[in-house]
Amino acid sequence: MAIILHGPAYSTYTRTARLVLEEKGAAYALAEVDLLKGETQAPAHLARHPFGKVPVLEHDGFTLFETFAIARYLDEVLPGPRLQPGDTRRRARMTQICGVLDSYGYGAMVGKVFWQAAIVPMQGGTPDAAVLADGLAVAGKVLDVLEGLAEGDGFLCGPEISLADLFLVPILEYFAMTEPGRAALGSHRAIGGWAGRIGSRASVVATRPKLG
Ligand SMILES: N[C@@H](CCC(=O)N[C@@H](CS)C(=O)NCC(=O)O)C(=O)O
Repeated sequence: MAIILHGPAYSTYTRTARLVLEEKGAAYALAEVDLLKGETQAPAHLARHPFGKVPVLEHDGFTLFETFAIARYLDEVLPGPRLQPGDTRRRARMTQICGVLDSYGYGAMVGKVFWQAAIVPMQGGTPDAAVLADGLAVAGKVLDVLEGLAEGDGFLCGPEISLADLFLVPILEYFAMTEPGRAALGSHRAIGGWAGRIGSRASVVATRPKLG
């Protein structure tokens, strides 16, 4: 049964879906849709995703967008280790973290901090200090929420890796490429430790985008 994931390797949400596929040991094809070249607005992509975002999953005639839906579907349909805790409360926490990252974390840590502190200077521009400060304020709250969960030597929602970890990895790695992001992580030591541990995991290494 063919699995095609539409999206660019540098997209955080696409990487989360790829992390799920890698953790499951599934074969899949990545069909690059370069959003920086406007390809998400092309009619072919809008037919797959009316909001013009990535990723989109195609699995044996079934098409699905929204990363949390994709991640849960892949976890449930594919063999391999379960990526959603069996315990109801741990699973609720996992869903909460994915929602926090989708609603607040991505926009602040990637859309504002990574964009202003890494991409804007790379393109020869000057970061907008107000946007950066706003992103860092929200990012700090997100990190505070995660900090309590990352204590110990396990994963965010227990002793096994879950979708919450796979949502956080791509966002946190971009955030940590910036100086203010690293400073914020320096004052959230449990999350810093979690990032260090998970950073060498095979799925994380295999999906790490090559930037620049
Ligand atoms: N809620 C969506 C968010 C997807 C999303 O924002 N993807 C970004 C790339 S990481 C995107 O497609 N951006 C293109 C745009 O906003 O035009 C999901 O869970 O899939």
